[in-house]
Amino acid sequence: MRVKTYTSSQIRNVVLVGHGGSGKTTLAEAMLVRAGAINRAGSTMDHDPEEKEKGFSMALGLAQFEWRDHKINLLDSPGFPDFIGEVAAALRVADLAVFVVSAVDGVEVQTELIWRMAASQGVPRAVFVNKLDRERADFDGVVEQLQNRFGAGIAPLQLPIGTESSFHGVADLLSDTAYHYQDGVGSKADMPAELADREHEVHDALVEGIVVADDSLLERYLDGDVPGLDELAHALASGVAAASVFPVVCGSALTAVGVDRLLDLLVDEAPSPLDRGTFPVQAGDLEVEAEPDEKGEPLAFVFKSIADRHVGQLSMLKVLSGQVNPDDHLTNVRTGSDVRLHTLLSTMGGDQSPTGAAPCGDIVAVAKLTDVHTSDTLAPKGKPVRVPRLEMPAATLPVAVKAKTQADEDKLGIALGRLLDEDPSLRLERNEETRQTILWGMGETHVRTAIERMHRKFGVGVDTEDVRIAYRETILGEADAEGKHKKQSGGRGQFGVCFLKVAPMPRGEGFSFVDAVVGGAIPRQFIPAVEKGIVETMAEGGALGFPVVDVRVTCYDGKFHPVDSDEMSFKIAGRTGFREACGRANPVILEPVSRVEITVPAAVQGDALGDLNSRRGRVQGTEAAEDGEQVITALVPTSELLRYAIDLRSLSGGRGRFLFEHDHYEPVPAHLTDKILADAKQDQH
Ligand SMILES: Nc1nc2c(ncn2[C@@H]2O[C@H](COP(=O)(O)OP(=O)(O)OP(=O)(O)O)[C@@H](O)[C@H]2O)c(=O)[nH]1
Ligand SMILES: [Mg+2]
Repeated sequence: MRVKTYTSSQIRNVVLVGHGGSGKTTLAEAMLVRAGAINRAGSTMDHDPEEKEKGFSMALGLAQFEWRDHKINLLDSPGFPDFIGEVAAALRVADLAVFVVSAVDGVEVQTELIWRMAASQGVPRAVFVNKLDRERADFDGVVEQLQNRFGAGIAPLQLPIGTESSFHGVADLLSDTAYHYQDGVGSKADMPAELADREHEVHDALVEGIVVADDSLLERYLDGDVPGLDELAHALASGVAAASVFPVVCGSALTAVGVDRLLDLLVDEAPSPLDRGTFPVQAGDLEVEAEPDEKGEPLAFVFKSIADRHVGQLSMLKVLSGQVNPDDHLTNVRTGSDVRLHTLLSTMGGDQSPTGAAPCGDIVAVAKLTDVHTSDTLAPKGKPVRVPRLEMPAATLPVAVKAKTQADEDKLGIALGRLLDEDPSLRLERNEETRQTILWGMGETHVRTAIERMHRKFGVGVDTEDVRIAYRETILGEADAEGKHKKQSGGRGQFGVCFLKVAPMPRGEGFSFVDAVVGGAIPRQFIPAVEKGIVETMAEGGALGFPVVDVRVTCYDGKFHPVDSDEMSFKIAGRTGFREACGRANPVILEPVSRVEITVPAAVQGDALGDLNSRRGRVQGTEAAEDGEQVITALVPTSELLRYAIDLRSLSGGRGRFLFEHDHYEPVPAHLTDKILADAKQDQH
C-alpha cells in the first residue's frame, strides 16, 4: 500500500470547540463528506456507544483527511462543561481552534470560557458561525457579540447570502466573490445586488483591519495603494498565526453551505505546525524553548490515550519535532524505558489504518505501547527533554466508588488506572481514614459516564456511595478514669489496672503520653502496653467513635498481680481507661475545614456570598480579578462542599469555578453533632 507523505507545511492541526450543541460534530462530518473522506455523515465522530446514545460528544474525536493537497488533522471536542479536560488536551496540540457558534444562540458561556483558555495559551483562533439555515439566525448579531467580547481582532471574512431557510451561499469579502451552494458544493456566482453596497463597505473595513497589522502595508495603503489579494491573504495568515486576528466565516453544517470555504480557510490562512514557532520543554530542571524542526531529532508528546475495543490501548501522539517512523525506537522520558512504535496509524473517528512516517507537526496514533501514558514524552535515547504535562482544570466533584463484587474488586485498581489515563481530568484519591476510594470529576455527568465506561470497556462493576467525611474527635475538658481488666477463668487469670488522666492539647499536636507512675504501682515493662492500648483506641475511635486527636494522657497510678498481670491485660486496661476518661472530658467531633478560592462574575458575587453563608462558610476576603470577575476566599466545612461543583455551576450560569484544599480541623457546632453520629451509625450497618 502506498501512503501519501506530507511535509510539515502541508499539515493543519485544527480543533473544533464551542458551546454544547453548536454543531461541532455535524460540522466535522460535513467537512469529511465534502472532502470525500466519508460517504455519509452521522456516525464517524461520535462513534462511542455512549455518545450515540446521549446524542452529544464526550471525548475528543480525530479524523485525518486531505483537502487541496494538505493533511487536515481535525479534532472534534465536546462542548458539555464536564468534558472540558478533552478541550484542554486538544488545545495543546491544535494550531488553530475553530469556535463553532450557533447563529441562533449566539456566544454562549462555554464558548467564552474556552476562548479564554485558548487565549491564555496563545492558540490561534477562528470562528464558524453555524446554523444560518435556521429561523432567527442572526449573523450580524453574532459578529457584534464576538467583537464586544473578544475585541478588535475579530475579522468577518464573509457575509451570508439569503436568510433562514433561503440561506444558500456566502460572500467572500477579501476576494469580492459570491459562492452559491448546491448539494454542499459551492460555485462562484455574481454578487447579489442587495448585498453589493454592504459588501463594499465591509470589504473596506476588513482591508483596513488587516493592513493595520502590517506596517509596510499600512504605509502603502495610506498612500492610496490598495494591496492585492495575495498580499492581504498573506498578512491575514500572519495575523492568524500570531493569534491577533480571528477570522469569522459562516455557513450551515447541516446543509453544508460554507463548509468547503472553511476547508479552504484552513489551507490558506491557518498556521502550519512550523508557523507556530517554539514551544517550552524541560531539560532537567531548566525550562527552555524548543523548535519544531523537520530535520531535527524526533520528539513526540502523548496527548490522549484511548482504550479501544479492537486494538487495545491507543496512544495519540503529536510529533513536536523531527520525524517519527514506523518501528522507531524512542525513550519514554518519564520511565527511561525503550519504546518501540511498530505500526503508525491514521485515524478516522473510531477506525484506524496503517500509515507511513509522521513528519514534524503531524498527529499519529500508535497501538499497544507498553507503559506509555497520557502526557508522556517520547524522545531519542540520551536526550531527556520533557514536554510539560497536560494541565487539567481542577476536578471538584467527589464520588466514592466501590467494586460491586470480589471479581470486580480484583480488577478495580487496573481499571481505574486506565480510566484516568484515558481521561486525566478525573482524579483518584484513597482516604484511609474513611476507607473510601474517591473519584473526582468535573460534574455529575462526568463521573457517571466514567463509571459506565469502566463497566463497558474494562468489565468492572462499580457502585457509588456518599462520600464520608473524615471526622475526628477530641476533648475540651480534663477527666480521670480507672481502666481495669480482670478475668478469672480456670487456670492463670488476667489482671491489670491503670489510672489515667486526659487533657486537651492544642490543635494539631496529636498525642502525648506521660508516664507518672511511681513506686512500681505498674511494673515498668507493662507501661508501654498501656500506651499501646491507648494509641490503638485513638485510631479506632474514642468515646464518639471517631479517631481521637490532640489529647495528653497521663498514667499516674495502677495495680498489678504478681502472677496474673501480663501485657495484654494492661493493654486492655489502657483501652477501657482511655475511652472512659474521654467520655467524661467533654468529647467533641472535629470536622475538616477547607480553604476555598471561588472565581465568579461580579454580577453573581452577592449570590455566591449568600450561598457560602448558608454553608457555614467564613469569608476571608474578596478581590477583583481580570475580566470583571471576583475572587472570594473563604473557609468552609468540607462536608458543605461535596456538591458545591454542581451548585456553583447553576448559581453562576456555568461561569463560576473554584479550588479548595484542606486547611484545618475544628469542632462541629453542637446542633449538628447528633446528625453526624446517627449517620456514622448508619454507615457501620
Ligand atoms: N439547522 C441546523 N441544525 C444544525 C446545524 N448544525 C448542527 N445542527 C444540529 O444541532 C444539534 C447539535 O449538533 P452537534 O453537531 O451534535 O453539536 P456539537 O457542537 O457537536 O455538540 P456537543 O458535542 O454536545 O458539544 C444536532 O441536532 C444537529 O443536527 C446547522 O447548521 N443547522
Ligand atoms: Mg459534538
